[in-house]
Amino acid sequence: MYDNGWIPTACYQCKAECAILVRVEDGKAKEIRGNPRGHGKVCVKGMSGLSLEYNQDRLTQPLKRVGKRGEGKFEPISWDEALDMLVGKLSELRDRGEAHKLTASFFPHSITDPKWRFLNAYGGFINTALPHCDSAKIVAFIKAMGGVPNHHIPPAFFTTPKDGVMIMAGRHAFGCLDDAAVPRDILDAQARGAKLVVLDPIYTPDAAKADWWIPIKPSGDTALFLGMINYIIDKGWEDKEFVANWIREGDFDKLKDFVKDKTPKAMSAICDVPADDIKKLAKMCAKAPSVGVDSFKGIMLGQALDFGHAWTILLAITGNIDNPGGQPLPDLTPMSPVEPTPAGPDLHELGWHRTGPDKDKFAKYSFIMEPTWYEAQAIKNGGLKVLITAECNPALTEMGQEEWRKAVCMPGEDSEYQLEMLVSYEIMLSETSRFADLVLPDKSYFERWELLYMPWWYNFGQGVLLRQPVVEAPGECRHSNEVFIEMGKRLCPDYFQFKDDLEYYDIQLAGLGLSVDKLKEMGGIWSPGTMGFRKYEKAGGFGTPSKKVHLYWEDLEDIDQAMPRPILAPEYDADVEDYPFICISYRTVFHQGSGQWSHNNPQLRDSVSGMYTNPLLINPKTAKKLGIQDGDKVTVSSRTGQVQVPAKVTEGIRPDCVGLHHGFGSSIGRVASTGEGVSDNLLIPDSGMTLDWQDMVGGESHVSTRVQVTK
Ligand SMILES: Nc1nc2c(c(=O)[nH]1)N[C@H]1C(S)=C(S)[C@@H](COP(=O)(O)OP(=O)(O)OC[C@H]3O[C@@H](n4cnc5c(=O)[nH]c(N)nc54)[C@H](O)[C@@H]3O)O[C@H]1N2
Ligand SMILES: Nc1nc2c(c(=O)[nH]1)N[C@H]1C(S)=C(S)[C@@H](COP(=O)(O)OP(=O)(O)OC[C@H]3O[C@@H](n4cnc5c(=O)[nH]c(N)nc54)[C@H](O)[C@@H]3O)O[C@H]1N2
Ligand code: SF4
Ligand SMILES: [Mo]
Repeated sequence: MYDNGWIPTACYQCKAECAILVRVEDGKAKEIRGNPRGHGKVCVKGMSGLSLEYNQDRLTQPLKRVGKRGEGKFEPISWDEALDMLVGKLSELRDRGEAHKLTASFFPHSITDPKWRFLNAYGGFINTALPHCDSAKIVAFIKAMGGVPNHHIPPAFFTTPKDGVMIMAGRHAFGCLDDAAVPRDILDAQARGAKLVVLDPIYTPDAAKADWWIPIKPSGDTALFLGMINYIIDKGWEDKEFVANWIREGDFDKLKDFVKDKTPKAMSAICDVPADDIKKLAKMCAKAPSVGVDSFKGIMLGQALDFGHAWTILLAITGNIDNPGGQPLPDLTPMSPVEPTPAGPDLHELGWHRTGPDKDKFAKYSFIMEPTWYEAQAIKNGGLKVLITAECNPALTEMGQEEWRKAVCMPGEDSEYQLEMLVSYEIMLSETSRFADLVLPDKSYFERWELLYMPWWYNFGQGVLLRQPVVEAPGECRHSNEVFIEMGKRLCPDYFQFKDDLEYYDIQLAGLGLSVDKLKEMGGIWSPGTMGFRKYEKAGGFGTPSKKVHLYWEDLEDIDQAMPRPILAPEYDADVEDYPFICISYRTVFHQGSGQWSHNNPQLRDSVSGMYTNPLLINPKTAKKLGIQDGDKVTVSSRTGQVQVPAKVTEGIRPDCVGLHHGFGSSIGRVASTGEGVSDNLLIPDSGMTLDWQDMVGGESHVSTRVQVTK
């Protein structure tokens, strides 16, 4: 029943979901390549997909908890029993008027992912990876440009012209891919004469490739950008045409006034980048044919919205919105809606800020999803009763992971646990599964149908990519979309009138005159093949009320954020004496998140060729002061926890920082449990401590934490 030959589908060894070709022979996947109709690349994780597919630890049947939560003791059960348990619990919850106390945490592969539809129809919440990554940036773009809420739309580096400037500000694109083609596209752009500038406290692989590495002080980016804006305006180098035509009247004057005292010299004192360097970078940006800024985790600190704001201002006044090499605007694929469309719960009414101390202020940063960090808080205050995790692993990825674990094990008043049901939908047992009442075995990305069309794709504008099964799933695996559709049919049938996932995708594809079969015949990819630059011109302006770019945010006047504040993150100034170093967590190209998919893959995790441990990066000056030598075991402690790791003494990090790879610490899985890595989230405080800061940005500060280091 499965075709032989090179079959087009989509990788899912990370959230970039690149277009790939899989060579299949007699029902077995044999080889993986980039699909030349996409960008034609796979990364090291993508290439190792076969070791995931045929991993001995794959789950093959539903499991029910028999011991206590956290013990990880299970017995196999049938799908009928598993679904009855789940549907029974959800009916009971809804009958109690508490449907909104269901949260499902998963990575949506499209904005109409069937799982998301189920939540909207049932009345529960989705929380996803998205608020983790860069929600402050999204909020900034919505406020400034009225853009469709989009996730990560990096500059399309394949369009960066000669002399264009590519700035990585808190972004490690050679290690964390939006698409396996990004590193090549950056190098190609450099070969055309574009310049790569990397702002990073760590000498990352990106910094190594850069024309200019600026080891900025963590969270100094806003100050740096304001210093550049000051200098550009002072010299009269702004893009006068864009400012006159596309920036809301009066805003540029307000900006001019605001940045008057944000001179390169004044900003240098905050961000620790020499004033002359700020001027040099400002000049480069003002004179370049394009400037693209890519930023992601590195900005997710307590003043992340300020940075998102400063960044949109810099791009706007230099005319770098939706131009080749600049900041692309999202472009949604015109799929057909599946009627009736469920409205979804009202986030503000029902608990969007159910735990925050600054509820009213927070409402201003309204975002489309519930932030993930509320899980532990919400369990404790009774706001979360059923949690379904799919394609995520909060027991390791939540900041304050121990808080999360404690909260899910907290005894309830009328039930065994305060969180009444925890479901882990996985391909292999994960650290989160250990705490679950039900573990459900998913089909892998080689075994399922899925329709992908997210606007954040690093692609050529609009597009749809088909993921199709190329091999048979083992045992009784069922894809989460099939199961959520089944739950929908039982719990909210009005919204689930279609037969199955394939019919659902067919209805949506009808908007493009396509069907799943037709898309399959076309090689699984639909795209008009163009980015469509400066779409605002044709659309009669931006999505803001004035149709122009808003530099000044009057709705945030009362909290002093109408203009970006040049301050360092509040985290930076807390507990300095006890915890003198900032510990930065960052990623590696060998692993995706904390997940079993890569950590439990012998091709990616071994002591010679891959990542086996996460040593603490430490500057030689700091090491000398602390009497630490390369390879010594050191203790890293924070207000929350303590870990022991080997030290790696290197010039590639600022003396006031130390660095730790994120994602380690799994104790489950034949391969994952080997090696020495520790989880950075043992050190990072739970939302409880920093909630007010995070409320303010709608983001999470888990990339930098104050720590002490001892031998
Ligand atoms: N291989 C791999 N690829 C991935 C992922 C993965 O886990 N593995 N995860 C995916 C996901 S979910 C995401 S969100 C993205 C994340 O992609 P990135 O954001 O690129 O990921 P990080 O490695 O955390 O990179 C953040 C960089 O910011 C730097 N940094 C920290 N603080 C500051 C600061 O204050 N200012 C500046 N200028 N820099 C700072 C860090 O040193 C680090 O190099 O990657 C995606 N791709
Ligand atoms: N300290 C610190 N913490 C962080 C970050 C950081 O930089 N530092 N980054 C944050 C960010 S940006 C993000 S996005 C989050 C990510 O956190 P999570 O969303 O929790 O993601 P992962 O750690 O990638 O875990 C993905 C899980 O999905 C499983 N999986 C893989 N394929 C499938 C599949 O086909 N089906 C199913 N059902 N499961 C599958 C994997 O085995 C893995 O356990 O972590 C956040 N946490
Ligand atoms: S970046 Fe690598 S792991 Fe991620 S989807 Fe692309 S090929 Fe797969
Ligand atoms: Mo993320």
